[in-house]
Amino acid sequence: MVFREVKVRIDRLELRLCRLPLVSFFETSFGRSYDRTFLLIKLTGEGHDGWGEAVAEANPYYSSETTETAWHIITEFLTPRLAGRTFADPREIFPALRSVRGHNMAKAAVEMAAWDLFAKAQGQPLSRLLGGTRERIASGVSIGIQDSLEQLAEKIERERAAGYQRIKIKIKPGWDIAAVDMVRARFGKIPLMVDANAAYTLADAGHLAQLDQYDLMMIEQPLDYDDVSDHVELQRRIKTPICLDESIHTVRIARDAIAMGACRIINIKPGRVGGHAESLRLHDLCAQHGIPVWHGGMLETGIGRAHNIHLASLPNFTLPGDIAASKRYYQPDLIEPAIDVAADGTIPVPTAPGIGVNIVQDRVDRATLRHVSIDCNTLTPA
Ligand code: OSB
Ligand code: MG
Repeated sequence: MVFREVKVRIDRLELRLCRLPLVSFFETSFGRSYDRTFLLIKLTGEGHDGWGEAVAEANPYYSSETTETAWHIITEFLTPRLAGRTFADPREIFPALRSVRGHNMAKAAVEMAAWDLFAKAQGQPLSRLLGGTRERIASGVSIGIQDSLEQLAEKIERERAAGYQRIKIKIKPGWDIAAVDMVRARFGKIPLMVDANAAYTLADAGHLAQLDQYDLMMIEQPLDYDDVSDHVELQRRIKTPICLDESIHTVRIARDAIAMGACRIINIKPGRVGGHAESLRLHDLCAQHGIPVWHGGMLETGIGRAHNIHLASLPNFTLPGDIAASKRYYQPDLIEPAIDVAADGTIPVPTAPGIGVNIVQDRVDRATLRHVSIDCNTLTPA
């Protein structure tokens, strides 16, 4: 909970549509990207700025949200619900947006910016407000689909040398068993998992059962993006633990998925569930049920990445997350110094107030395609 009595009234919301080139292309079962389009939010109030990043992508392939839907929802529907109100705790933000259905990535961007603002107003690192208990988090990497197995082997070699604690490879029909087989043959019993991004159906259960021989930590989101019940059936037919990503967009669905046996592990992405407060509820629910969690990634810039590091400092984040060094994604990143991983595959949790990173305004400006600044004090509250 909040330590010092701090109330926050938001005076201004600035929203930016941004794009940055990716250091290397990233390919999942739904396609290849060479750049990343995202939104940045800055909330100003009580003499402080709070920053957030909307993890929606330019296209609706990972989720139904896009940067343009998030822009629309934030400017037309979320900002009026914050205007003129005083908040005593950042946990009040998500409920204040309740009348807007879905659009968790849009909500999360605003909500997380508010957490940064609250933490700065209290002079505390965000991890402390969230209840984090670790000084360093365990870092893993997510390696996209490559043009050849040889190229995949080279990437794994490089990431292993950088110290990452586990390797995740993206799979899809036609790039799955042979890729895993190659990794085990070349790299032995390294901590390894796969992410299908919803590329299979229950009819592939027999095929996916071939993965059982490779002792994978888990298979992430094998079936459809909103499915729970087919995952229950698949988990009965395969030994590899299922981890859900896309399907878990509310705490309630997580509760049902756990009760039904659809997964043994859950990946938490605050963007997917509506922000930090919902992530904390999800984290606690999983802890109560003995479900380990790890922090997912959405190719965030240093701003979203810093938020993720603070959240991943909570106790039930017991598996390495998809939170890697800035230089794998953006060069330069929007923050200085960039986020880096130590030789032991860990990242320190920033200790300065809020998200605790320095945002380089000039780089933010250069990445910006469109900008709007909304004065919350002249806006008609919703
Ligand atoms: O499914 O976890 C995913 C990136 C974009 C969209 C979905 C996913 C991912 C990743 C990358 O796996 C994780 C990262 O390194 O940020
Ligand atoms: Mg995933």
